Amino acid sequence: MRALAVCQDELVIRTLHQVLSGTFDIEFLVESRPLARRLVDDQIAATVADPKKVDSYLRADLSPSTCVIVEDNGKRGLKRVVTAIRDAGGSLVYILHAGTRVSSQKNHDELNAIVPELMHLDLAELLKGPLNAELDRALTRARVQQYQRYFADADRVLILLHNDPDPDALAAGLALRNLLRRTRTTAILATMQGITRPENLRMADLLDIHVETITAEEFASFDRIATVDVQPHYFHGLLPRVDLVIDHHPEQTGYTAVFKDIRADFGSTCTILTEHLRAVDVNISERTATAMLYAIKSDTLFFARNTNRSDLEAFTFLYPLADAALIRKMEGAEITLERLEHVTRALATSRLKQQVLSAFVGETSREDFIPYTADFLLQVEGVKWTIVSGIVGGQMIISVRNLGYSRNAGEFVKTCFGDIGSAGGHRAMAKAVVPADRFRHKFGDLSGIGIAARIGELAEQFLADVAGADKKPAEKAAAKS
Ligand SMILES: [Mn+2]
Repeated sequence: MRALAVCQDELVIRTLHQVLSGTFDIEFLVESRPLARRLVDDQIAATVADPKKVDSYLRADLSPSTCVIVEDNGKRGLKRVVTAIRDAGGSLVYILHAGTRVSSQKNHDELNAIVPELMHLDLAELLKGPLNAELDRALTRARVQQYQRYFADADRVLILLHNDPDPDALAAGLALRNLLRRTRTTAILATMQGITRPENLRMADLLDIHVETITAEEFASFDRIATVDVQPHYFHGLLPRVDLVIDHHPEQTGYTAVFKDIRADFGSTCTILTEHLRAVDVNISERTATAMLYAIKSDTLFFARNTNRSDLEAFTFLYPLADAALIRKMEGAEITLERLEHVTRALATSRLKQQVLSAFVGETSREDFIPYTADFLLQVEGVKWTIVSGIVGGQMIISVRNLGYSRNAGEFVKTCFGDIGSAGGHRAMAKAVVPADRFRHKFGDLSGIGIAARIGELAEQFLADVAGADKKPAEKAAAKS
């Protein structure tokens, strides 16, 4: 492919040559003879000609398939240059705005009147993305190096995960251990309640992730403590001290940590940690990359909820480093006959109205069947909210999931069940645990279908109420905070 660049600025010329010479057969048209000589001396193809004359382009053998880049450095005469290019048969014309003056829409229109397909490139815009990303990385690097130094001289480090750790917690633990350049004996991954969900057990098994179950008494035996995918308030004051917190849940108050990086707009803790790893150029093993990729995929439901650009970038970065076949193997474990049976039971009671699906699975042996069913049913076309309830050991468990730009699931469970049990969560995932007798006391002794219907109505009311409140600016502001 041929490209002809009409440029007078040596920096722009040398930059374009470096960037494009691999892909294009690029040649420069310059006005200054000494400049042309310098370029030719450095093996850059350049000819001296008047860019306002048709003849210059005819001699350069311009064809309709030649890319012509014209530098706009703010000087006059651009219209005549573009006209000459058109008259010589050029049509793939790019204007590269490199001057300090911002080019006006009027200038754009005038040039497009001469060559309709003409495109505009802004040098500042082209630089902006990569440059901002690089400077942003420098800030992250400074932050990571600080906590790395702070942890460097510790004998025993505790990386604490939430109860029943999920893929994001497990992978974040591995990633942080990697960042601290430690092994499983000098940085222990631990939780107060071990893994129960089968696919998480399978992940820990396939990736050989060892998580210890520890008690509050043991906290004091560590020199440094970090929490990942969870914040210290979760442990109800049991932690004596916290040195580092990395999390993507909404920021909580009531604790102090020496270092923290909390980004509630990120889809997973592993996205934050990918940025940390990239910032300090730490080698990422295939095992860690696989765990992190799986974590991002599962925490964002493969980018269906709470996702931002950084999640996609982290995914793109980790993908070539990870073992995709192993991820398929971990995911393949998700559907079991037992789980399908719970989905079937849910369908038998389900109520679907206004894109809200409510269902009751009845008595069940394991709590994880309930959120699994809620996640599963969220895949159904036309469903934006799922609320699945069931009874485990006398407790009514209510799992809520939603997609996209919905109202807050955490608010919903707090509003409807906060008075009779524990309820909480965030925008897209929430859970309530209510003693079954208290549920009956508040809502009546209902059948399975009755329970699903009653909870479905509550959700519909909640969604209608919040939609109404949104119209009043004062309440909207209050809801945001
Ligand atoms: Mn997470």
